[in-house]
Amino acid sequence: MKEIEISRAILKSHFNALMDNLSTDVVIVGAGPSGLVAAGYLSEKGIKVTVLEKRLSPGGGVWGGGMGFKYATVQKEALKVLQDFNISYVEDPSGLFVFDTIELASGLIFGAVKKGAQLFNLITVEDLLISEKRVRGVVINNTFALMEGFPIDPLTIEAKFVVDATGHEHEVVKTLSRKNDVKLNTPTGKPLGERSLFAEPAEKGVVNNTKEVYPGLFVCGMSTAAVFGYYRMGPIFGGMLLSGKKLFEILSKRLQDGDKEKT
Ligand code: 48F
Repeated sequence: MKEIEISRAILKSHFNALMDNLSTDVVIVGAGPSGLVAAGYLSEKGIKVTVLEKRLSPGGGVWGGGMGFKYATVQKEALKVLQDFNISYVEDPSGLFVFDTIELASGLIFGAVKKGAQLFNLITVEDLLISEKRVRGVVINNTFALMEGFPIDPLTIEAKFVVDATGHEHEVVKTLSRKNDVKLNTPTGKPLGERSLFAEPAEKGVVNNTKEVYPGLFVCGMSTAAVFGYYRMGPIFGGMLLSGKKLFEILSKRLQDGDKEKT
């Protein structure tokens, strides 16, 4: 066994995967629960999905459960998503369903990848490609380079649709709004900011607000609350899972309809 062959195999595979994803159907920014669910369902339909995660470990806010305790909850409406990703759960006397967050995080990552999504970690989306009043891709950089503040220019990926699944940070929408003279699909044309914890309306809000926020750019998961001024919900994850599923339904229809551009 020659050590250099190990290096060659890694470099060849990594750069082939990156090259293959420079032009894709959907870029999902952030590998939290909502993004991973959407990625899994979309890929299963044969849609080309590229998930970009800035951290070393995908899974977003799932791993920490509630305050670091490793269980969290869903309501019965979300059980089908757990079943589709082969995640176990038990019913609680409250009528909620409880799952192990380590199983959910690893199960969603494994499920999304096995269903065909290409997931890259350690890549940060730092900006967007915009032309003719539509988002057409993302500007990416190496997370470590950004952490160190090195002056390194980025690369780009083009996509038919981009999704901000970056959670509370809503980094993609924030950047779009800050750097460009654009009017978002919100009452003020700007991100409205997340509100305090109020579980029931928050869970409905995250699903209802899963939509296109600017031509070519969608939000799902917790970033919907930050963009549309909704409540947070704490460690109940049904809304996240159903938001990912709703995004899949919207995007698969848009792609099926031949990507009609709405401006
Ligand atoms: O926060 P996160 O888990 O997003 P989500 O799918 O789920 C929210 C819940 O986990 C929880 C909650 C439910 O009760 O409130 O917070 O909305 O995952 C977001 C992922 O996006 C990554 C980040 O590292 C995390 O893994 N991310 C954030 N900004 C970027 C990014 C960026 N600029 N580029 C790439 N990845």
